[in-house]
Amino acid sequence: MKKSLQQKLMTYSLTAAAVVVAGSANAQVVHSGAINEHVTSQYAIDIDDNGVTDFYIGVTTSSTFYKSAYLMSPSSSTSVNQWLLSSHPNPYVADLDADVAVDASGSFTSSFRPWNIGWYASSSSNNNAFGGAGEKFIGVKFDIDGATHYGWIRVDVASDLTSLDVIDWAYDSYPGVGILTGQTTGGGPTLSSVTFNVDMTLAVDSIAFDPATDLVYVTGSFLDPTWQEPGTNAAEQQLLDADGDLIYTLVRAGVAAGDYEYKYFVGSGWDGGEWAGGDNRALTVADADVVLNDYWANWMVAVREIGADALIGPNPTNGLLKINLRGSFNVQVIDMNGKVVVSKEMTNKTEIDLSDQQAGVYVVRLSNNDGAASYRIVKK
Ligand SMILES: [Ca+2]
Ligand SMILES: [Ca+2]
Repeated sequence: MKKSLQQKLMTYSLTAAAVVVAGSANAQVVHSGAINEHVTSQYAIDIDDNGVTDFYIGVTTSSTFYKSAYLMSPSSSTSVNQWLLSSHPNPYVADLDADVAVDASGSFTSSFRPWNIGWYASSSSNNNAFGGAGEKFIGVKFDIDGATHYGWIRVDVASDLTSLDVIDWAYDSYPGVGILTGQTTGGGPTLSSVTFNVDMTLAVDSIAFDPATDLVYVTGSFLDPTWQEPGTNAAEQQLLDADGDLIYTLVRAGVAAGDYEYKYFVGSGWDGGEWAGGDNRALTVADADVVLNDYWANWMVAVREIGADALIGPNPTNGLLKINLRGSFNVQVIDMNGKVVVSKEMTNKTEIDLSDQQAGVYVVRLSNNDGAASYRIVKK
């Protein structure tokens, strides 16, 4: 079943809004400052200082089997308070050096029961990496308001496991962003670049766009301040077409994760927008660079089913429907009763006059030897 134009439009919208990253663009690494707590039993660690204990760390010699230094989640229901594990032998909490990445790629596990950072009572699984090793880091992840945060805790465990010192800790207050062990500043959201590409090919006809004289701008909520008037900040708004293919490009660097809106304009001021009103384009930035391949105004792109990209529009149309498509195709326009009102062969581009047809929904069917694809358009 071929996707309708409406579905294509919906797919675009869903893609653009699919990923939502919570948090503030100003968030960053938060350091505990010097703690230097000498622990001979158990100590509660509240990494984000919100009054809720995130981990317990301690030593115990009360059991011959369980003579150990340990790290523990505060409750069995807290499944997100986890720590990086080493692989041997059980495994144990890894004794990390400085500058090790603590992030989503780490091998974390959690347990309500104490997880050893060192014990020596059992000869068959003797592991005491922390004991007597000096200052080492534990990589942790924990929960703030339902979102995962990464951090580290620096400890110095006595070689005989009768005491340990908690030196300090830190975490990134931006959810999902990793941290390096020992990192106490910086951090925060990953910044990405957004490449705006807008194809002005059909604007030459539809709005008499003149590449020799007309300037193309984009503005939106991705700017700071947001929605600067087109043309007032050319360095951050103007798209250029260096290679003359009518695809205008602007690369915007340093965009924080989040949801944004934007719109293209021809010429300075608010009058040259793709369409009137505040029905803006949507853009979502997560943790990767974004390349937008847009077409001016309400021209629709499609036809991957038949091995090419087409421009069909405008949609809705007042009568003159234009199709730009590389290659040779048969194009049919079919009304809601299934009647073929237009059938013609086209190569590269064509115009179809629907001004004598009744208002309503029509199907534009493009076909060649590779297959066929249908798109729904509205005649006003
Ligand atoms: Ca806490
Ligand atoms: Ca270009």
